[in-house]
Amino acid sequence: MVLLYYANDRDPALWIDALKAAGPEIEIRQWPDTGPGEEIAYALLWNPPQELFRSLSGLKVVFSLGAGVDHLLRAPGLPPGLPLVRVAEPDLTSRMSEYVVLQVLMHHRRQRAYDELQRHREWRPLPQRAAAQVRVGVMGLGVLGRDAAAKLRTLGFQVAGWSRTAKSLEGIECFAGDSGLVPFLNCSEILVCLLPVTEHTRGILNRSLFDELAAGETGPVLINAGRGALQVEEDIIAALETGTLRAATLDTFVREPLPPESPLWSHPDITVTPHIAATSDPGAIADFVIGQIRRFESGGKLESLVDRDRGY
Ligand code: NDP
Ligand code: OXD
Repeated sequence: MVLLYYANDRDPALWIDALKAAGPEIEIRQWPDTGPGEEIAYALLWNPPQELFRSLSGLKVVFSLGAGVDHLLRAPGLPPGLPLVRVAEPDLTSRMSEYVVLQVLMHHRRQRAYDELQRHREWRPLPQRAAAQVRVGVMGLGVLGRDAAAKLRTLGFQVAGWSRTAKSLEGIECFAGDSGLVPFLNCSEILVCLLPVTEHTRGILNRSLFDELAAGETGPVLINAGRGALQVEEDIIAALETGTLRAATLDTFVREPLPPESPLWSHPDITVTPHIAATSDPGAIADFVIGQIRRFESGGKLESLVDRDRGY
């Protein structure tokens, strides 16, 4: 049984070692050293090159190395009908929730303003609302959005969520579909985006959406850790200039790595992080993937299958 590994942006040695440790019975090969292509039954991939699928005639399952699968769905040559599995496991979920909670609290507790005051050696307490007075909206109530929403709720925030299909989640006001979007935005002061990018969500974080956000006392905040293609970056900058947005935290960008000349880097109201909201841990992901392969080989069902028509 052979698993092919490829990722364009990380140290392969760590991943190959983790995969070997998790599945000693599985032979791990690394693109482009595939050996005879028909021997490869499984592939674990991130941003695969165009020619990768050409010689892999024996593929049974493709695994995304992350939770998002836009990098695979746009890959030329991805065989139609082949099962596609994405990562959904507790380590990645906890890491994302840590990031969301950190960023929400940073904006809520005005940490950027205190950093600035410290730079000027200025001792000046700022007005501070209680979490219970602040409305946070989470776009995407999937594996990641649900966990982040629940943790924000535990901290006392008023939390709303928006998804494609209707949900009922304890303590979270749930909205769904196109008709639920504006009512959801109208009760979101801090907007956290954990959507996948699909043909329906591309560019959704734009000027007209920002106009619908609740102003609260201090103006709306955007936190996007979903995908860069969800956001219209010029609209974010324009909304910050006009005060339609007070601040933004962006972990994902239209172009990654974010080019040095991008104005997002130096904007005083934007916090930039380099797509690390939920860094994938090789050990945790290897355990997830090898577990799936074992289950599949013994006749069980794959988990976290992607619905290719839906796009996530
Ligand atoms: P899931 O597939 O579990 O959840 C996706 C959620 O988005 C679902 O609630 C779904 O609705 C909702 N959704 C999809 N399309 C629409 C739409 N058109 N309108 C409204 N809601 C919609 O994904 P995860 O939670 O696991 O991950 C979400 C995304 O986070 C990933 O696709 C990836 O892009 C990003 N990500 C970013 C990382 C980072 O480090 N920055 C790390 C990991 C993931 P429904 O429930 O009705 O299906
Ligand atoms: C992603 C991930 O999908 O890192 O961005 O899991």
